Amino acid sequence: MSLESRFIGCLVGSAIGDAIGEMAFSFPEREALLSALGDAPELSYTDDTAMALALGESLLMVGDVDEQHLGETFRRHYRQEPWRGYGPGPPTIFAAVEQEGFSYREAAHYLYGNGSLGNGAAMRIAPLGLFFYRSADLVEKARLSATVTHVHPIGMDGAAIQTLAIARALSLAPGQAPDFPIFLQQIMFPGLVPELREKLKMVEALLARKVSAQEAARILGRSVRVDESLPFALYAFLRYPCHFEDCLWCAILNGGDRDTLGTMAGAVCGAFLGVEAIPAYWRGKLENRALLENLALDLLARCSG
Ligand code: 8NA
Ligand code: MG
Ligand code: MG
Ligand code: MG
Repeated sequence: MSLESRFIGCLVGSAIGDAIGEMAFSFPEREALLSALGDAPELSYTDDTAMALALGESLLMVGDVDEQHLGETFRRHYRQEPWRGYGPGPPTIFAAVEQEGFSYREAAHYLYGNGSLGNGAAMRIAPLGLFFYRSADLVEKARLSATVTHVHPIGMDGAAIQTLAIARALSLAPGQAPDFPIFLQQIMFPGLVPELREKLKMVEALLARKVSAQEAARILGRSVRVDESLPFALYAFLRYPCHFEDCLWCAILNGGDRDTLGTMAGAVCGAFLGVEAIPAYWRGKLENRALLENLALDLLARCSG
């Protein structure tokens, strides 16, 4: 399978996971969701993908993570499309930058007392995982990109784990289910916060014990906190690595922050399987598909490391 297919699969898989995950709030049962998907004229994405597009745009313009440029790009996209379903944090930061003259990082520190540990920095990270997939500085780049909105160590490390998961998925042998203990070991890094390290160990134990997905979701969490959502998204991928739809159903049909669980699982699964593994009738309905595909190809053409 080509790297082109995997880069496109990552961004398209992520956006489709976002859009279908968002629909699952209204249609939480699989049959009703399938029926609604058949009727829907378009699959519309939310803030997860809007912020990913902004991150990709900034990386291509600067060639690196530049806090100020990235913050400005996020803020401009938000002002153009404030209705995408943003969490409360980013708009609060944008207002503080505009009204108080803070830097993005400064404004991000004031959120929730000690910075956000929401899943917002991880949900948008796919373009960075692609752009730096061969870089030795992957963790550092991901954490730096997070600081514009998420300075809590858990929020930053969640973004770094998802970046490593995408980079690792790109390099797995195609068509062969990854060895999950090895995969999980490879997405941990020195200094990783204990909250996320423990959760990744729990993912391994739950996969080994073959508990139900519902039970795994309950134990791992599925909230807007990154340590209570990213582990279950990775569980969904590792449980159904070779089947995009089953991976997505697992991620979004067990409650919680469905759009973002779909985004994070879809990015990793799409990077592993390539775009052809994503149902064509979903791809055909995806909002701004050409924009996402072109971004993926531009990131591949310019990726560093
Ligand atoms: P965020 O930074 O505002 O964080 C999201 C939420 O996490 C906050 O509203 C807080 O409740 C909680 N939180 C974050 N940091 C802390 C902390 N240090 N202490 C206590 N609570 C904290 O936004 P974000 O960009 O991280 O958010 C991403 C999520 O919001 C995604 O799911 C995205 O789709 C969006 N969103 C979610 C929902 C939902 O699931 N109900 C609805 C609309 C939008
Ligand atoms: Mg969203
Ligand atoms: Mg957000
Ligand atoms: Mg969400």
